[in-house]
Amino acid sequence: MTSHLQEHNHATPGVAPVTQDQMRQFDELGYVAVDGILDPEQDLQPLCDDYAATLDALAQEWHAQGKLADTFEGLQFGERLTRIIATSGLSWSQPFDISLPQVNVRPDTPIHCTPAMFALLRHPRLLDAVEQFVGPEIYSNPIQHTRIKPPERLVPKEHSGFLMVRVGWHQDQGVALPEQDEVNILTVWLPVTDATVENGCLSVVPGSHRDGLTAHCPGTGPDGGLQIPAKLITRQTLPVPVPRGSVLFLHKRTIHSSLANVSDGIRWSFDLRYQPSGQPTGRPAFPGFVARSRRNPDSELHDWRAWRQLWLDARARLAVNENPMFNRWSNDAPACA
Ligand SMILES: O=C(O)CCC(=O)C(=O)O
Ligand SMILES: [Fe+2]
Repeated sequence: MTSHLQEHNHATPGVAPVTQDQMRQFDELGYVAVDGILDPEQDLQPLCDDYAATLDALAQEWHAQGKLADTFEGLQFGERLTRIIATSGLSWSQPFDISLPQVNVRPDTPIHCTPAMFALLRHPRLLDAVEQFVGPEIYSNPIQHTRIKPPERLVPKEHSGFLMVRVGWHQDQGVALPEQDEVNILTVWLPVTDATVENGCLSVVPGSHRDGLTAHCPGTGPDGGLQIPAKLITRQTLPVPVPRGSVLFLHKRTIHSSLANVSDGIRWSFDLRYQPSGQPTGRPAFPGFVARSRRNPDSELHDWRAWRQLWLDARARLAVNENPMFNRWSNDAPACA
C-alpha cells in the first residue's frame, strides 16, 4: 500500500490491480486492502452528487409531510444528514440502500438504483480486480448495501439501527442461505469517506477464513442483526482503516465487524459482492446480473434501467408474497445460550 504502488496501479491500464503479494495476503489472512483502484474524483464524486440529490428530494418530501421541521438546505451532505437524524430521528437507510430489506417489503419500498450506482457495480478496474479473485465470468451478487452512518450517539435507540450503526462479529457466509456455501463469493467493501478507527472502519479476525463457519445468533448484534458470540472469537482482532479510493476485499468466511462511529462526521461505505456466474447467490429472491463475461460478452448487463427493473420486479413479487428467510440460525442453539 505504498504511494509507489498506487501510482503504478493508476498509471498502467492492463496491469492487474492486485499484486501477487496482495493475493498471497488474501489467501493467508482472508482480507486485503488495495490502494488506487478507484479515482475519488472520477469514480466517487458522481455518487456523492447522486446521493446529495436523493437526500434533497427526501428532505423536501419529509418536510412537506410535516415530519421534518427544517430541510437544512444549503448544508454540506454529511452535516445535513447529521442534522436531520439529530432533530427528527428519520432514517435514510432504505432510500439510500441498493438492496431490498429482508422483511416487510412493500410495493413502494424505496431502493437506490441509479446510473451512478450501476456504473460503480460495473466499474472496469474494480472488475479487473474482482476477476483476479473469482475468475472471468463475474456475477454481481445481490447482497449489497450502502451504509451512511452518522455519529452513533445521534442515532435514536428506538429506530432500526440496521445500516446506521456498527455491526457485530459475523461471517458474510453466515448471512446467506446454505445454497451458497460452496460458492466463491467475494466481499468488496469500499469507503466513500476515509474509513478510520474513529469513524468506524471494519475490524477483522486475520486468518479466520480458514476456521470454517462459526455459529451466529440472530438479533444479538448492535444493529439488531446476527452476531457471533464473543466467546467464540478466539483469535486476535485487527482494525483496518481504508482511505477513499481504496478497496477492501474480504473472504466470505473472514470474521469481521465494524467499529462505532465516535467521530462528528459521517462514515460512508458500499459493500458489494461478486461471484462466478451460474451459481447460487444465497438470496434467490433478490436479482443479480452478469457484470462481466469473457466467454459471452453479450450476456453482460449494460443498461442501468434494466438493472433497476430487476429490483422493481423482485419488489413487486415480495410485496405480495411471504418474505423468505435468508439465514439458517436459531437463538435456541447452544452457542447462543
Ligand atoms: O460497513 C460495515 O459496517 C459492515 C460491512 C460488512 O459487514 C460487510 O460489508 O460485509
Ligand atoms: Fe459483513
